[in-house]
Amino acid sequence: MVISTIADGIVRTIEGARDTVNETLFEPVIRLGVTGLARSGKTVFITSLVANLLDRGRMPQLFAAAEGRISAAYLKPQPDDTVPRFEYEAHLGTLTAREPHWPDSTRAISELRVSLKVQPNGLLVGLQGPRTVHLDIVDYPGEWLLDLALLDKSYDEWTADVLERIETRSEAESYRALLDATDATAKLDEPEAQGLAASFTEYLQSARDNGYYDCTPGRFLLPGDLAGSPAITFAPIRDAANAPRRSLGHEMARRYEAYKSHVVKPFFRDHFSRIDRQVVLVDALGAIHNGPRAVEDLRGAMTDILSAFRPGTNAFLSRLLLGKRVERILFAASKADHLHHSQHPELTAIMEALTRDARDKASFAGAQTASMALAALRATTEETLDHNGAKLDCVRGTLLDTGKQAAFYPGQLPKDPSHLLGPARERAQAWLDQDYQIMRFSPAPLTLKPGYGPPHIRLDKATQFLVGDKL
Ligand SMILES: Nc1nc2c(ncn2[C@@H]2O[C@H](COP(=O)(O)OP(=O)(O)O)[C@@H](O)[C@H]2O)c(=O)[nH]1
Ligand SMILES: [Mg+2]
Repeated sequence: MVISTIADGIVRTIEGARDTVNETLFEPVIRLGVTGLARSGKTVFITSLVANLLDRGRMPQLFAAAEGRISAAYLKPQPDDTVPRFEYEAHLGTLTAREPHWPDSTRAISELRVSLKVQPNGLLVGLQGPRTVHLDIVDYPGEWLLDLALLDKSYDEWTADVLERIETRSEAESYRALLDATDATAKLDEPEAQGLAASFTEYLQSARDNGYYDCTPGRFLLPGDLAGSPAITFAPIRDAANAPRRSLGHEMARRYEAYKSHVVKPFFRDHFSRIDRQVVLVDALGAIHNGPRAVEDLRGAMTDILSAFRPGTNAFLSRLLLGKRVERILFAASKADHLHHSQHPELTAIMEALTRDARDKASFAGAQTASMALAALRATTEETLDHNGAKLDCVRGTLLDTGKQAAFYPGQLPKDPSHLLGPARERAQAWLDQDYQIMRFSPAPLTLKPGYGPPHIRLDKATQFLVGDKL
């Protein structure tokens, strides 16, 4: 334990030193983390951000761009040879095709480097020529951050938590039945272990499909090249603590520890600990549409995800970071083009309320935070319709299911977010006075003028908050 912790620290220090000498002085590097739960909009966000950095006509709120100080932007080979490259060209291709569609969902970490040639401003004008600033964008699943909580739990504690949580969930019915027939002290039988892991994974899958967010261990749903390996072939079973060597329970507990040291810790050490700026995307509208339970669940998941950004909360992470911290965190409600702009303030307020718990517990160790409603790729136009004598602020777009154009009114979000979060906390079955509809729209066909990236809502403002001070 102690040895591995020290080793973690050393790796970071050496790496930090290398960054400092080679790059920071001459060519600053900003590592921007982009995370969020599955389908929160990470891929679309990065694709549109990069396209709008390369062609900056729609970035007036990014001051360096508006002031004409960015003389060039281009893609450069990324610094990390073993991390998959973010498939920018392929994703942009699908979004801007003659018949555009949304990119396939990606399931693991990826990275892309955009380099900007920037003319300094203020005091440095005239003293310095243009500098090159490298922006390394790192896309990783928010589910991986949820795994941080496992580091503080023994196998038996984790098992107790999970079994309590799934006790009443219908999605876990067959897993519970399987458990009843399982004896932790029986001799390890690999097919039995595999059967338990498979059944537990099935539970996680359907729980996630039904709108639960607390679906850890994260790699059970996104195994990548770990599929089939012992580190993810375990499941929570009772009474394993005192199970004898070579028993099922003993081996399950051992694999749980292997998952923590070979999967969870390396992610935090190799990737998370190097992030300077972070955007956390949240599909708040999707959760609201799914009802109070989904909103309450999302709130819980946000609190857990954000605990990774409050280093004091986890001893492993505190030692790893050695005082380094993420300097700015943006909480962004994505897909805001589903809502007429007259309701964006309400959506932003809900976003703030969803993350308030985490903020109240501690400020993020001095990090600057902000909340925003944005759309990385605007798929709708706005329209105000007369409806029984009243004015309705609608959005119009092409429906994904039918391909038909439609104007659409999603419902009125409350001015006071507690009118949503209150019933959610009380686990109400449905919203009382409103139904919130969400249509899925296709991306709109684009004809981009030279110098212009894809249309968005507040992507420029988000970028200014995240990296504007470094440009
Ligand atoms: N209308 C709209 N839909 C979006 C936007 N961003 C994402 N989406 C939708 O959300 C889905 C998931 O987005 P994606 O970027 O793949 O999420 P990821 O799993 O976090 O990478 C997409 O397929 C779109 O349907 C947006 O800016 N506007
Ligand atoms: Mg993705």
